[in-house]
Amino acid sequence: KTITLIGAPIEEGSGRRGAAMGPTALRIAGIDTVLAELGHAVRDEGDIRPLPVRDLANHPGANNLQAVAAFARALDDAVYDAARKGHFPIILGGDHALSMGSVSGMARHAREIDRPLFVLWLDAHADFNSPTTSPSGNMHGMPVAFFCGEAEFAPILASDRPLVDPKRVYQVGIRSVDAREREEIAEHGVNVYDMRAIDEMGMASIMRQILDEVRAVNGLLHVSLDVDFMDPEIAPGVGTTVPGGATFREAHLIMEMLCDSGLVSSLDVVELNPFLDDRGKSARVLVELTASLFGRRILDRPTRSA
Ligand code: DIR
Ligand code: MN
Ligand code: MN
Ligand code: MN
Repeated sequence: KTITLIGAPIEEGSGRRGAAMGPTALRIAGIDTVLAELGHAVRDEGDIRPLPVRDLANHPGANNLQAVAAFARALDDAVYDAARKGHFPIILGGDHALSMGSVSGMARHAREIDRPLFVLWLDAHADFNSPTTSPSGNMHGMPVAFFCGEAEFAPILASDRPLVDPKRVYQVGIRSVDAREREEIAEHGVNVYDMRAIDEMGMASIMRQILDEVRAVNGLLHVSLDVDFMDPEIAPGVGTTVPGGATFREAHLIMEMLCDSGLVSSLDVVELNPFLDDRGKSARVLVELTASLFGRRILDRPTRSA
């Protein structure tokens, strides 16, 4: 399998500086060499260049809308092109607003090959705000609402963009949800496994449920990994840490089970802020998790998922 690395140094969605250094930190932590050592062909396309946006006005409820749209449009094309060639795109973020582009690109590809697209959203946050509901105006808190089709976002990408059915979105690790987001995710039927669900059910049974549903309809699965999914003790390099996150083993188990499933089509690694990190610790954890997704395991003993 050929893996295409696509850097997306966007930080304008996050309300602070630093995430633009994420792609560089992931490369310095060795994401390319780790994947190559696992036997994969790796192509690093470098960092995408934002496409100029002249048709959009900035919006009072969506900070840096033009800059975010410029990245989203460029990434939509880059991810779509990679997937169409049969490559596995890994997007090196950059803040989570980039998923507006990466998921849109994968949705275009999925529509073309006539397979349903599923999204596994690993995050402390639901990221289901919109310009009118967001308490912060930061667009990294909006990508799920965007690709689930909230009308306010229509002008950002072409209006005939394929959307993701909210019932095919699985949020795991959620523990910080705004009041309006709670209503929206319930209304739209997003599947939420919050931290309590992980505590009660265990990660393995949650992942089995999700993978069974993707497999049953021959879906493609896009994985979006926000650094703050993990507990800040193991991954402090992010602007929005929330205590009580996933452990090192819970995160690896997900990646190992995803690897065994063979269902994953694409991956975002987002919100790494190297300026806030502890000597590269979070960047290294992300590289290790990516390695687990691509076949590294503790013993040569596949985790049974059926
Ligand atoms: C909060 C924080 N829900 C907001 N969001 C995110 O500003 O919309 N932090 N995504 O990472
Ligand atoms: Mn997020
Ligand atoms: Mn988050
Ligand atoms: Mn809605």
